[in-house]
Amino acid sequence: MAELIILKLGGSVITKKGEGKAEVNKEVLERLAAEISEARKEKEFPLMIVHGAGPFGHVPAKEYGLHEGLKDERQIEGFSITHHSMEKLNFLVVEALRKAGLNAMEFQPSSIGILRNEELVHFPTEALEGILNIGLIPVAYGDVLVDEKKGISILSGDHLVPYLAKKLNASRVIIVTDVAGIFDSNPKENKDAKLIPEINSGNIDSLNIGSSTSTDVTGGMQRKVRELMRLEIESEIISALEPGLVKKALLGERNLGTVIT
Ligand code: IP8
Repeated sequence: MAELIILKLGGSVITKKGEGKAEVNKEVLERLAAEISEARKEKEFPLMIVHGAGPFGHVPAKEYGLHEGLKDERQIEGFSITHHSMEKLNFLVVEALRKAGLNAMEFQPSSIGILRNEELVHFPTEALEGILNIGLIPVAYGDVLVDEKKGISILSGDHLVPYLAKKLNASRVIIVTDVAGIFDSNPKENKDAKLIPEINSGNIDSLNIGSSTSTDVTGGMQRKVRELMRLEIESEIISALEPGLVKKALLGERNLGTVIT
């Protein structure tokens, strides 16, 4: 789909992940919604949004061991609780986008997707393409899915984004996080950490890309970068915390964070 941009809003950005609370970060979410809305007023382009889970998904998923596959009856309750919690977050994200004047709509991955050993193997996109073609903004998210081998597994938004980017032939992927891009060491712990402007197959193995150490059940930065790199689509990791960057990126500016080629 020509011109399609897939925008991933990290769980750390839209929720109070740092405080471990299943609450949205209203201030950041509303600003991002306004930036997306301003960009869409200046330029028409098909847009799909995928958001992460933060404590809404990772806390119950961990509590019920959902990433370990289906082992006991109690996990069915965990599936229901985790999915329901993600639905609440998805509703709040769509609500913020709608308040900013965007025709966004909730899009539920677990009702159509199937994993096999944590890999997405089935995700029909005909409806999604129709939704995008008429100008709506579908908003999907990391979710709990049926897994052909493990019974159940977690679908990370970071796995869904490259899958959809490839299948829908997106022109660009923009990943919005709570740091300015990928650094040579953890910028939250080391003030001398240097931003890596570009990651490609030539330098990835020599880089020390940290992985998320918090409650995430879906793997951190390493997996994110490697999956993006396998795509032959330009992608960039940028910060949500610097006002204006998301709007600039949506309007086509490059080199705002770390470009992955
Ligand atoms: O935050 C995880 O999605 P992510 C989804 O995009 C759940 O990795 C349910 C934990």
